[in-house]
Amino acid sequence: MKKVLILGGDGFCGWPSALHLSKNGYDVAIVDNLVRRKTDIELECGSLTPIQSMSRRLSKWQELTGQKIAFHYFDVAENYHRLLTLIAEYKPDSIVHFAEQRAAPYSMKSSWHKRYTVSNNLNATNNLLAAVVESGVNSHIVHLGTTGVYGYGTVQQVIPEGYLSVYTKGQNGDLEEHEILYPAAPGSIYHMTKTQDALCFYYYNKNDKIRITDLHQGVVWGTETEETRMDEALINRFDYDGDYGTVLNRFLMQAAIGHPLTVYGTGGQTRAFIHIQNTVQCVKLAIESPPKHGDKVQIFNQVTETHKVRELAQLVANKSGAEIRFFDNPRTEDAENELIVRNDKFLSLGLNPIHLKDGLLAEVTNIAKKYQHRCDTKSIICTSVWDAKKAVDYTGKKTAEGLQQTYQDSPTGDFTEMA
Ligand code: NAD
Ligand code: USQ
Repeated sequence: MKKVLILGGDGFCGWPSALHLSKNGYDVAIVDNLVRRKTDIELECGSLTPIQSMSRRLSKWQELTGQKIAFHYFDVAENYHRLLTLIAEYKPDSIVHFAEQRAAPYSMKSSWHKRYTVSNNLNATNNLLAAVVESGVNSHIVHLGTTGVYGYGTVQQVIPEGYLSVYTKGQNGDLEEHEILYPAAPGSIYHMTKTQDALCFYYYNKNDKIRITDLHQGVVWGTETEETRMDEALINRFDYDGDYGTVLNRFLMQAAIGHPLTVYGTGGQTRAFIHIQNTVQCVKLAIESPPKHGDKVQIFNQVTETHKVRELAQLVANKSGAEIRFFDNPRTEDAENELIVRNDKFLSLGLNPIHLKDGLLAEVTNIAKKYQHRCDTKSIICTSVWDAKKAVDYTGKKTAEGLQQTYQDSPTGDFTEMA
């Protein structure tokens, strides 16, 4: 039985991926420090869906399928020796790395959040790579990266899968072709950590011949997969708040509870999207298509379609009658951009793309309706802004002081409000 270690296996993408792999004959073990659940306490807003404790999740899974998933509770960014020992003893064929702080707005909340995001994400990635080298175990690392590493300016070309051919003039005037990592253009501290992960991968792959696949994933929408639907105790998390909620799930949830749809700026931002069911399928496909020893880092674009934000809002409004409301954009990003992303590699591996469909949109809306009593409407408006000027301008209603929280340098992240 092939073994897979899932770092961050309690999260939105990690939990359904763990179940999907377990269902498909893999021996699965999860590592998670449950920091995402602790962040719920910090932000005073939890998952809209009633996610169960890890032990309840795992015992229900075993009861339904007979499959046992091991759980290791520790911090990948801090507890290097726990990680090293686990890899050396478990000897996973693949390690899927989801264990990072993944919300762009959360990473911009304060200097504490910036520093936490950088420290957590870069140390988690470097610890993993160093532990694989030190253990001598030949694990294939599959990392969840982001389409955001490419930046969201409009370029006159289709975004390739990770690498770009460039030409320089040699001393004799001849053109020389080079393949480089596509230039990094992060739009938030969170996205910046993903561009830096890419350099870690480049280095450890070049120096230590570690086999790595980096998945440049778009915005994930939906909540349920075939496996999480099997029982309510297996339900996946659903983030709807201004920091962790992603745009389409937020719109569907807002429509379900009669809240205006929160379009930032003109809504002309084009982003890439993928349904969570396709996410778990892509993770399995990536595990099953490892690069060969000595191959460079393999990069797949994990996206199935692109949309402008205002088109998504219109689509949701047409179905639900919801009001569309335009907000000053709390982020620093192009008001309008075009985006065409290649995804040939996953298509050639057999991915059957799920496109925005009535049924799936309705499913998310139904989940949102079912659990709307758990929604705290105060958490819907985003209060994280990209710079101090936006803090002043944002919505024109709040002062910089009112929007900012200053985190103290304590490991618990205690904060005091600057009232
Ligand atoms: P999530 O926050 O729901 O899950 C991340 C999990 O990792 C959480 O359970 C958290 O507790 C754990 N974790 C974080 N730091 C850890 C550490 N140092 N040690 C141990 N566990 C740790 O996020 P998600 O939506 O599941 O995203 C997973 C990955 O996929 C992220 O790396 C993210 O960048 C990437 N991704 C997500 C999306 C999306 O739309 N959700 C899109 C593209 C890429
Ligand atoms: N947006 C709105 N209204 C909202 C929320 C978002 O207009 O209520 C806009 C944002 O301004 C942005 C776009 O929608 O232009 C996408 O925002 P998002 O919060 O859905 O996604 P993003 O911040 O990009 O981050 C999410 C995940 C992250 C992942 C990324 C993939 O949280 O982990 O890396 O999607 S990508 O967008 O391809 O970079």
